[in-house]
Amino acid sequence: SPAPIRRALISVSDKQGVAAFAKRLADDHGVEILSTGGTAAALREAGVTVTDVSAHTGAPEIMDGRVKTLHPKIHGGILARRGLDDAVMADNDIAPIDLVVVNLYPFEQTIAKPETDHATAVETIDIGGPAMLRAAAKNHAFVTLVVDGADYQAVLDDLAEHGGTLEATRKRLAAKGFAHTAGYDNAIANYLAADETVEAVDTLPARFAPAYKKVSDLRYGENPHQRAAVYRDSSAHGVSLVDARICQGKALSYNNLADGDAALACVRAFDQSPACVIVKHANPCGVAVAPDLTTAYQRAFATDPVSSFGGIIAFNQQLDHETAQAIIDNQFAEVIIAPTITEAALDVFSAKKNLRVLVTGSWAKANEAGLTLKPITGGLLVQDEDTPLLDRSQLKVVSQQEPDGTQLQDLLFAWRVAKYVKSNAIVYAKNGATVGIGAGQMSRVDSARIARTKAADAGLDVVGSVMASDAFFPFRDGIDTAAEAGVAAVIQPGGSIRDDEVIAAADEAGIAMLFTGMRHFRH
Ligand code: 93A
Repeated sequence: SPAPIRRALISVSDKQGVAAFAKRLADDHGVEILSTGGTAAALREAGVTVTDVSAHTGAPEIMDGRVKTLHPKIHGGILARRGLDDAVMADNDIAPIDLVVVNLYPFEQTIAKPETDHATAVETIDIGGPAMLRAAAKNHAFVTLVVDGADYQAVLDDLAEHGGTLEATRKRLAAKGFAHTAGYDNAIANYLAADETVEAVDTLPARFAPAYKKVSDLRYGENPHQRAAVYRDSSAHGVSLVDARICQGKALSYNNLADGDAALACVRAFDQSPACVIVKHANPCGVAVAPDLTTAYQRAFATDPVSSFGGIIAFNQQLDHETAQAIIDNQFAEVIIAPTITEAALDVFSAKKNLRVLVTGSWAKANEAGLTLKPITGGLLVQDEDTPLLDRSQLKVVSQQEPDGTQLQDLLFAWRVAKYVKSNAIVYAKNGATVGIGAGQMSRVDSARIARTKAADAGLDVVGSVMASDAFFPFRDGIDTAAEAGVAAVIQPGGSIRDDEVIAAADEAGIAMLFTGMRHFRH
């Protein structure tokens, strides 16, 4: 039955969103708020009525905050078994704490700063936070724990709908809590161990150890003679294959993870309609959006049935059994990826024991933009991730011909896909599905020819389709190739010194052409 929340203890280092959350708890649900120094100050500033933990316990925060919540009135209040321990609580003047909202001293962010010395790192090891977190998670039969601001809303929703939190919510949040402290302690252990001089027999040089934690060894790398392992980036949050749940199937290989990552990134670019992306060798070989997932899959597959064999298939919505059935009736696949999956779909897949099925959890929230790292001999290239989306106001029609509404939709679709295709990337698309993809060629016109040939091989009609190019056309030949194939509209960044010639080629063929002003090389 729902667990009521009368009293909450809020102690957070990352204070984003916490004031609004606390306000709703207090104003809408009459929750009494206890809080530690910095958090209490932030909440008061936002107009929330707060009781200081020190006032509640009668013990001051001491030792520069090393001891602030480590007190029987706090831990008793969290750990008490409601009913069973009521008399003990009364004897010791302990009031129940039903909700613990905590996030920890930012250890990993602190050690990531080059100026952080050992003493500062050690001071950033949170003791009281994990203690409360573990206590709340252990007592999830009665107590709710929140370690991630992304879960504030779920707690408010439960309170609004049920007057308390549901057992399923508490259990999920408890598991998340223990996973969180496990990662936290691991980071500390790695940090302290990194000072040791013995180099562990490991595939990752010890100097990377503070930033990356090994998840598992892989059977081999890109090829069987290469050793390999997968590591988790300690500072990364959000949806990833590294943290995905493996529902069934053979162990993941190095190439599964690399290609799966490409599939996940591409399918996540589509958030409106059901979408499917099929990847082979890190390139999409078919992408489609449709009113339902099964159709999206079938149309993605139709782009290139030959390449799709043994591919990685990713979806942007809960995978249902009709789609699962459509896949196994149709093709051999290596990996299936989806945010969530129905029991019935899992049942369908269980007939294919080797097929790996990965569930990442919902990805309503975009991942934090990060950096991409690419080793080169003797060094490392670092850059911002290519996250910016097309700004519609930057779109410019440069041809005489205007695209019609359907073409415009297809142009935007093809443009999204092109970003995830290795350069030089050319994508032909029609009615929300790719019809031909040319990837990874050293000349753009070759990619354009390949896309056209692949469409013909698949028996797809290019006439009336649109074409996207990840970078500008240096010469008019790419447009001429498209015109011969019957392409009706083109989207590309523009910016070549021969843009005039390229636009003229489009005008001669009656092709509509849009400039995006943004390039999406992917090497
Ligand atoms: O130094 S601690 O390990 N000792 C404690 O007793 C304690 N209680 C909560 N750190 C402790 N915390 C941490 O303080 C929380 O985990 C949270 O990250 C932070 C919030 O402090 P403030 O409210 O003063 O900003």
